Amino acid sequence: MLSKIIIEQLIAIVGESRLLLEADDLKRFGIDRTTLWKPAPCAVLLPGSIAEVQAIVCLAGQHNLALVPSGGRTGLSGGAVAKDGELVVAMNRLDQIVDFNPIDRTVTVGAGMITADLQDFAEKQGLYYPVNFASTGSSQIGGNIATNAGGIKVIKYGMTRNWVAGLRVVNGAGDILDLNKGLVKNNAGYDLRHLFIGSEGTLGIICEATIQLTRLPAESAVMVLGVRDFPAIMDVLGCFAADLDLTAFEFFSQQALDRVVEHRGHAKPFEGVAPFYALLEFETARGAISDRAISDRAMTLFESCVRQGWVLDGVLSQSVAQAQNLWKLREDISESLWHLKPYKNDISVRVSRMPNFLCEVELLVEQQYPDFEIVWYGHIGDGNLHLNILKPEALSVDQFNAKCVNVSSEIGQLLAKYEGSISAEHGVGLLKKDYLHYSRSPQEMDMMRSIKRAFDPRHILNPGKLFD
Ligand code: S2G
Ligand code: ZN
Repeated sequence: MLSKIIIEQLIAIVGESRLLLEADDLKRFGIDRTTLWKPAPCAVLLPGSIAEVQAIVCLAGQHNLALVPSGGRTGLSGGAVAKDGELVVAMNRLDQIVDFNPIDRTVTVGAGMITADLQDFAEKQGLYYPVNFASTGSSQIGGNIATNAGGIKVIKYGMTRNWVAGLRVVNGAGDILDLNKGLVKNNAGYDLRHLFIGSEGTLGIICEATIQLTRLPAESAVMVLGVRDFPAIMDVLGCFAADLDLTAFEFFSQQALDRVVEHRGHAKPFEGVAPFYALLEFETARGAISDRAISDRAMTLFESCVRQGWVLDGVLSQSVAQAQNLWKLREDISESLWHLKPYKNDISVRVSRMPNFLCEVELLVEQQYPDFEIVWYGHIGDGNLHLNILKPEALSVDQFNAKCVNVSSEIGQLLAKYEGSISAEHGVGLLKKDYLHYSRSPQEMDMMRSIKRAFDPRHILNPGKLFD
């Protein structure tokens, strides 16, 4: 509970209407998309400037108050959960365009800008912000940077990290750091910007970002292919990636498709069923090569995959509308499962190791957890799988979550064997911190703790997230 004195000091910084104490506000701002923890912040602050953020951090440092930075709260690992009386610092008011430079093709925005608004702004300038995923309508760019968000275009454009040209952050000591300042080339010492990307609010509060934009993509086409089994997905990837400039290569299982069709009423991609589906996207106009030639090439590759026995059936979009409808079959999976409160694993291995990894993880789950319904989907072109386990009717939520902890440990051991990651894109937060050691060595953990001490000497920034 905050003392009257501290409340008055906080109001002096942000103004009375920007310090929230109502139960509904505490609940709304104290949780992300996870459901495992009860939100219990002591208050929510809505600063309107980087100077106000700095003043909040300094005051919190004086009184040893824990701070939880908060964006769109679309995270899936509990990184924005405030469950222990922390002060939530919500970045919603820092949502403006600060600067746009057509020559550098960069735009500087407040951390609270909604991702979709950034994408729209870029398109209006004839440019493109290529990081895209299902929750862009409510996620904020500051949170995307703090978790190094990935999404469905990573195979072509990489993760958020690739598009951050500069950051203005407030570290745990209350210093404002202006990092890289939009430079393309800068070898003047350690690139501290990259430490904040993916730091999940534990090293500093991201207040402003200079984002690199790129040219708009040409028209694209989408194919959805019914695939014989897990390993065949990788054969199909190899065949198409060798010949086409893929902008996406996703996959999902029949169970995932059934759930989306049932929940959203979307049309199936074609008659018949398949154990798995690959969704691939590629630009259909590239320089002098005509649309027709590229689409014909894609059909030739499709026929070759059918002859190989990897692909059972497929569809190639003939219009933008049809391409968008095919994408919905993949993008709506997460929301279609949401009400079932799935236990999520977001894992990755190098693409070259995926075929063997897939065989072992499928065997592990089938043998050890035959009563679990597993819904597979994800960005398999980047080596990233989303393994969602649905709770069997017979198990209580606690019994189910206890069993899922075992699954995560066993999958963690397998990932360690394959030098994979226990968190490909969703971050560690609270959900994955107990498994971090499967992907990071003791020496790395020590170095991360040293970096945490350097940037947050009073240990007030998002304590308990990532590691203790
Ligand atoms: C995806 C979205 C979040 C989830 O659909 O690629 O990253 O539910 C996910 O797994
Ligand atoms: Zn994903």
